[in-house]
Amino acid sequence: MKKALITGISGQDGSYLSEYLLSLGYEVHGIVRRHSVAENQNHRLDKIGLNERVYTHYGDLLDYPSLVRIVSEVKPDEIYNLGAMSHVRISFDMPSFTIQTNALGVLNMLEVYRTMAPKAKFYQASSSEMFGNSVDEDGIQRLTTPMNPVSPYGCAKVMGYNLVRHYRHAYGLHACNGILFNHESPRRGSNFVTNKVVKGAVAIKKGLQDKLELGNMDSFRDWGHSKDYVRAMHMIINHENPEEFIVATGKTHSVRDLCRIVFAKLDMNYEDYIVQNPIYMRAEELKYLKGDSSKTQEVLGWKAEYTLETMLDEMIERWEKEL
Ligand code: NAP
Ligand code: F7E
Repeated sequence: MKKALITGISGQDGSYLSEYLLSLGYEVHGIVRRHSVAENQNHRLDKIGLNERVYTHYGDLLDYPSLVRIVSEVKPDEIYNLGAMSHVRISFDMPSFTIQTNALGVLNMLEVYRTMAPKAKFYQASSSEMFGNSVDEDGIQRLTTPMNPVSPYGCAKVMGYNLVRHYRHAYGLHACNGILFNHESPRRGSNFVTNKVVKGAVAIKKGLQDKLELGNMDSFRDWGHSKDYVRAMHMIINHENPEEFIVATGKTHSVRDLCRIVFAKLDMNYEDYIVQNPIYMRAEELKYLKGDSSKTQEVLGWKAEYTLETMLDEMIERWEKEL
């Protein structure tokens, strides 16, 4: 039985990846941070019935001794480094913590991997935010597109990405990067724009709120489903050569389009309900994302099963049940 160790197991991707690896027969271990409200400790994992099916260990990417203890106890075959301060807007408010977790945290994990479990395989959760406002002439980001990050989050992810490549080349480790474009799901944090819009629209439909406050509605994102993207993570780490891969849908929509689609699904016109609030704007905005995942499709045989429409339907269903 293969053993996987996941940092960020309590997050959106960590939860789907755990379920996927369990379905493949893996023993799944994850690192969780201590929460001051004990009842909320493993709230997300409890809610989806995962808590009893995975082994959790207290630790933190910034607490090197905890990583040493966990890696030496678990002896993983595969390490998925998904732990991060993942909210781009909030990374402007907490730049130091973001850089520590998303860059130095990667270094900590890589050092523990190199010294304690060098035969394991290592996956790093890299991000399309690393491209910043670089886009090729045909309006696409690909593996050769220069990285010009425009947020503390993006800067930290570029460092993590480069460290993974450096450790691979310097020490001959099986360490790879998945450059994932935005991916969402009913489990997405409700302060990311897709789930915020879906939750807000359902609440308005049910008469629970009158308005929805958003920031910039003119940026474009390439939105896929987390469930499809965690399958790609497993394919990437298990490819015979550790390399870089992009995971994206190749389709892009503006935040305005997203609002129009979601509100129309609920027979409403978004223009009647959305108000802009500058607190949701960013000091520097990434304006446009549309990724080329042809290598991932051709070399690994990966293909997305969800469309934006089927994903949004699933998210609407979640909030219709919950609100
Ligand atoms: P998420 O839901 O925000 O989950 C982040 C996870 O990281 C949580 O489990 C969190 O734990 C953990 N974490 C935060 N700081 C940590 C620290 N110092 N030490 C250990 N764990 C820590 O994010 P996600 O959407 O699942 O994303 C997973 C990974 O993919 C992240 O690295 C993200 O940056 C990257 N990524 C995401 C996307 C996307 O669109 N979702 C795209 C590209 C890349 P708590 O629950 O305790 O906060
Ligand atoms: O913003 C705009 C906002 O926070 C998307 C993370 O998973 O994907 C994610 O980062 C767009 C931006 O995601 C609101 O300005 C408007 O243009 O959902 P988001 P993100 O910043 O693209 C990348 C690939 C990651 O790696 C990250 O970890 O929507 N927007 N109004 C808003 N965004 C939010 N959050 N809230 C608003 O009210």
